[in-house]
Amino acid sequence: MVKKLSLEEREALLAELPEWSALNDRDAISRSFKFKSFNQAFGFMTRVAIQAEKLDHHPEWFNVYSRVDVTLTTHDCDGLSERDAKLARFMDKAAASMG
Ligand code: H2B
Repeated sequence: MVKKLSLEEREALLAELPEWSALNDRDAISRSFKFKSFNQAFGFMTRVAIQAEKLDHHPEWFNVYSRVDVTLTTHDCDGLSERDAKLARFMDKAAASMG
C-alpha cells in the first residue's frame, strides 16, 4: 500500500516545486507546461511517458499544441504520495532541458 504524504511533507513538496500547486477540489497537484512548439511538447510527453512506465506511475494530462497541463495524484492511495513528488521532479527537469 502506498502512503499518503503528511501535511508537513506536502508543504515541503510545494516549497521545493514552486511551479506546482495543490488543487482545491482533489488531493492532487497540477502544473501547466508551455513549450515553443508542438514538437517540443510532444518530445517532453514522450520522455515523461517512458519514465512513467519505469516508475509505474502515470500522469493525468491534457495537451493542446505547445501546452501540456498535468495533474498528479496516486490512485492507489487516493491522494498525494512520494510517487507524485518523484514524477513532478522528473517533469520539471525534463521541461527545463527541452531547450
Ligand atoms: N498511476 C498513478 N498516477 N497512480 C496510481 O496509483 C497508479 C498509476 N498505479 N499507475 C499503478 C499504475 C497501478 O495501477 C499498477 C497496477 O501498478
